[in-house]
Amino acid sequence: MRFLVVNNEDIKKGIVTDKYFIWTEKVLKEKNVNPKVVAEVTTSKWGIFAGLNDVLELMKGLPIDLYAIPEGCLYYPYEPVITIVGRYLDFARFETSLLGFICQASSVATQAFKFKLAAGEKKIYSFGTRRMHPALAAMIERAAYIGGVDGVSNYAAEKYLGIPSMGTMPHALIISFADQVKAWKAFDEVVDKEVPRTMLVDTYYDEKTEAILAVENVERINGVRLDTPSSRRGNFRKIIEEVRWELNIRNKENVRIVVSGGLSLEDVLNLKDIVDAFGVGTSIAGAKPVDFALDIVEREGKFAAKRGKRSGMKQIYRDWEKLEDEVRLFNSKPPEGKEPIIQKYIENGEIIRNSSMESARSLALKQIEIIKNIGVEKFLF
Ligand code: PCP
Repeated sequence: MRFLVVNNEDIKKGIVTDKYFIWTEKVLKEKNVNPKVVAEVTTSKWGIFAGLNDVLELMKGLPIDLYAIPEGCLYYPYEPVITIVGRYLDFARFETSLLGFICQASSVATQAFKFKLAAGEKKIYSFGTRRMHPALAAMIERAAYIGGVDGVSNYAAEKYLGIPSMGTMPHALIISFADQVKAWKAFDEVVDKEVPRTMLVDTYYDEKTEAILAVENVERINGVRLDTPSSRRGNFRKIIEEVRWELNIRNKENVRIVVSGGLSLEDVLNLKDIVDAFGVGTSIAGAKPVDFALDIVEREGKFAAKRGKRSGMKQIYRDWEKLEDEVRLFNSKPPEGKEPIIQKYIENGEIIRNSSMESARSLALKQIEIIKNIGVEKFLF
């Protein structure tokens, strides 16, 4: 049995490429043209870089050098996130997969980062792998985790990423018992003690009624989840406020309110004062891919670039307190007080630096703290 997923070997061989690279290879080979080039990857918007782990696997073994900013690093418009130095024919056909690896992972990481910024001290969970092809689940959860989410729901994250997965309960569990109280109690009885008891409270009755039922019937309750469908929401804020009130007057101030279902960045901004945690699906996992492009910027040691792109191999120098960058030619003098952020990852086909998910996440979280000091607004939209 095989799902319709291209396999690792075909990606590695460069079969997963756009046809025009196959023709380009043929033409260049036949005419003996194979210049030494510097090519860089840029886009016109800011974001959080992710997907380098797969790029390193893809480019490993090719006779090229590869430079990049670290995963988890904030990039600004037109800054190179990856630079390749080598003969064009040695890497031409890999452009398609290389871009695919970073366009999608970086978009998920960037959305996760924005949601974390919007949520302030409140939690954001990645609930959205069900919206995307299952073959992408580990990539999505890794990118969301790098971007800063507090938990990921896909169980495969444990096997593929070595991080715990988390979650609450589906409506199907409640309906299987045909009784929410029976379902909550069964969950409490059966599921490992370390798992937070977050009861889904919108299956049959009003959220307030079910939340009261939940705290009155489940002693070890940690939270309630409102996954209220949009057709039933009316004023979601008022519903949540009412639930909070009813919990508080029953001395359940510690019972957290988790909300989920079609949440946007605006929802998080509007509800974060009354909600403890947000389960976000499509808005993170289904983020619109970043439009990274790979362009030649030097040919045989000379500046060369197409219209709209700046020629020359570049370095990015960053002031880490203000998160302000300056881009200069690669070997020019560094500006005072700024550190270079582009590093070499592959030297003549050999990986000389790895990209770890944990350090990428730490870097993203460090930048979130800096942005909280310098002003969140311009990073939200
Ligand atoms: C799912 C889950 C989350 C949703 C998806 C997140 O809902 O309960 O709240 O994804 P979204 O942000 O794209 O909406 P359902 O599919 O309603 O699943 P269930 O009824 O089993 O909770």
